Amino acid sequence: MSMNDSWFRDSGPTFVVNKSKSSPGKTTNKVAGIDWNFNSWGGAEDGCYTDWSLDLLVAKKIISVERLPRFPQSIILEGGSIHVDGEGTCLTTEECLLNKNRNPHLTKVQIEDELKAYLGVKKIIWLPRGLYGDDDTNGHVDNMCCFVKPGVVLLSWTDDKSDPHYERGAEAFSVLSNSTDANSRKFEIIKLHIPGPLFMTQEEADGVIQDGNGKPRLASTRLAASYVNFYIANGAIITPQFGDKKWDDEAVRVLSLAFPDHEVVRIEGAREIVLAGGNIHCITQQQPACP
Ligand code: KQY
Repeated sequence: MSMNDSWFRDSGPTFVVNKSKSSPGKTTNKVAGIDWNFNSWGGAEDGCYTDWSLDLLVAKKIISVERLPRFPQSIILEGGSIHVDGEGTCLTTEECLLNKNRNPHLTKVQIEDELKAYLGVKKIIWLPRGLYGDDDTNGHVDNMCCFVKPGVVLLSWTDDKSDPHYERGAEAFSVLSNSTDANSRKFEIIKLHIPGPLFMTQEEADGVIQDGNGKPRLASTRLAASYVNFYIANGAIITPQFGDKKWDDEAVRVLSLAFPDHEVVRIEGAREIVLAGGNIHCITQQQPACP
């Protein structure tokens, strides 16, 4: 399948499940795919590249290959900008979903209504901002915060007050501490420390083919590196590793405690992926099983 870029989380479908009782004591899963609108994370002026015509076809193609019902959506939304707990709560960031480069004609309440209608959620928790340096996506939540299970979240954190991410982590912590989820639970917040600041080298910037269609990749840019950008597979947590031994190991420790029934698998060399602005979660998409 042709596409403009590899970030399937964002250009691919978001699968949703309707669990209905088919007969006494038996539940049937009906799976469908939401086909969101997409504008390369901000449109021709502010986005990552100027031609996203192939990306726009990705979700439709996958949904049709899978022979699933397709729910087309006109709002601009990438899968990496939302996380749900499966019990009615959605996590997102104001920095991204309320950004004028996505849906300037919609109010916060109108966006909430679309999320409720399409994702089947009842409550949206708005974190003000995403990870420091996540400029490609305007602060996707999938680099900032995610669910371990309903009521328990992992938050991208730093203890270093001189790091510009500190303020972002602290404000998200405060919002989460003062919120309850769709089922009135208080959140347990697990801090997942980010790696020490990583910057694009000149060699790395020179290694990117820069043809004028994409946002320039500049040496010395802070990389949007976060261990929250992992993928939950059946039985495994696939987690990025950035070559920072202290924080790589700490992330594996925290994730192993958070997901005791999963094996935590390290993807060494995730630095190579983050050079393009995302990580493991951004290039993957889970699909629920159909009966
Ligand atoms: O965060 C994601 N879900 C995707 C990252 C995309 C970066 C585009 N350059």
